[in-house]
This record gives sequence, C-alpha cells and structure tokens, in this order.
Amino acid sequence: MTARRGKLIVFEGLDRSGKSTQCDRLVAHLRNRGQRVEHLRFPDRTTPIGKMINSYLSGGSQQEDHVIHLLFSANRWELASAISTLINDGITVVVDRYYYSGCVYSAAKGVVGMDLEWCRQPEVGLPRPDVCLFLDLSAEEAAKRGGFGLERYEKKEMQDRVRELFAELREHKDEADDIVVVDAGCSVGEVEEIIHGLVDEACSLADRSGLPLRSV
Ligand code: 2DT
Ligand code: MG
Repeated sequence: MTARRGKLIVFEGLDRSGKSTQCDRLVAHLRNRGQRVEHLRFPDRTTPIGKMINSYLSGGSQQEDHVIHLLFSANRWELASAISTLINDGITVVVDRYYYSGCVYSAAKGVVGMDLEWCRQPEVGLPRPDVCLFLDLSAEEAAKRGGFGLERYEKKEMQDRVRELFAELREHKDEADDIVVVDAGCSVGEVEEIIHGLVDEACSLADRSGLPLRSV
C-alpha cells in the first residue's frame, strides 16, 4: 500500500470570522492525532513579495490595482511547489486564506475589467484544496466582535462587497464542490466540532478516491 498523501485544507471568511482561531485549533487537533501538519497563511508577509504586500496593506506604499492583485497571486506561487511537496510527503497543509480571498478582495474594488473571472485567472494551476471551509458570519455578529482594524480594506463598504462576492464565488462552476459554508456565529467550541466533522469527511473522501493533489 502506498502512503497516504497529505491534504490541503483552507480557511476563508471575512475579518473577525474566527479563521485564525479555528486554524490554530484544527492544526493542534490533527497533531494530537499524530498527523504531520504544516500551518501557512496568505499573504505570507515574510517573503520579499510579502513585504511589498505588507507595506501596501499598512498604507506605507501605493500599488496599481492589477499590480497588487498579481503580487498577492505571486505570493502564493512562491509557495506552490513547496505545498505540493509537503502534501506528496504525507504532510497536511492548513492555510489561513488562499486564492478565494485573492479573487474577492480585488474584485470588490470595482475596477473596470477586474471581475471575479479576471481575478481568478492567475490562480489557475495552483494546488487545489481538498476542502475550503468558509466561516460565515453576519455583519451584525462581526460588528459585535469589535471594530475594524486600520489596514487597507478594513472598511464597512469593502467588507460588505467582499461578503457578496464570496457568495458569488461559491456559485462558480469550478468552486461549488470545494467550498463548505460553516456558520461561524456559534461558540468557538461548536464551530470547532463542526469543522472536525467536515475535515474528517473531506479527508476520507480524498483517501477513498486515491486521487493525487489536484490543480485549480
Ligand atoms: P490578513 O488580515 O488575513 O493578514 O489579510 N487579501 C488577502 C487580498 O486582498 N488578496 C489575497 O490574495 C489575500 C490572501 C484580505 C490581509 C488582507 O489581505 C486581503 C485581507
Ligand atoms: Mg486582517
């Protein structure tokens, strides 16, 4: 019997939806079960491209909208082959934000010609997740969790548009099968339980199919 490949598990959602907390908890849970797990997040602000993105997000520099979009994508491509290698080596990769954020945040700006389909093109060919857990939270619930931060995009109009576009992306013919909506309005523990169930399901499906890691 050949060894099982690792799985690619992605968390998406608006700011304050609990992505980082749930990522941490899932990583700890899988490691407790003896699995080898790597925890990544995008943007990865540590690489040279990531530093440019960080400067843009924190207001330290300007970038043309197409350019910053392609930098976010390039920041994923920098790690694409490393992700594939980990997975082929049997290591599961848990990612906080991925190209779904890449598509919706750029498309939310309303720049002529930069619709979801345009924004998705540079992502085609990246490692495709076994499951994308979308943590869904109403605007009211999000507001109760504290105000917006100071980074670019952390404004109500932008967040509202991002939420609409996430809903649109979930209907996309190539995404509908991968994205699972999780009600993030429950307690942290309840959301965690739901996630464990969904991840178990996605992992056994991948194991039963025996298919290698796919591409976007
Ligand atoms: P964090 O708050 O999670 O660090 O995200 N973003 C993210 C994009 O516009 N494009 C992308 O490809 C990614 C991954 C979402 C920082 C902000 O960057 C946005 C919020
Ligand atoms: Mg943020």
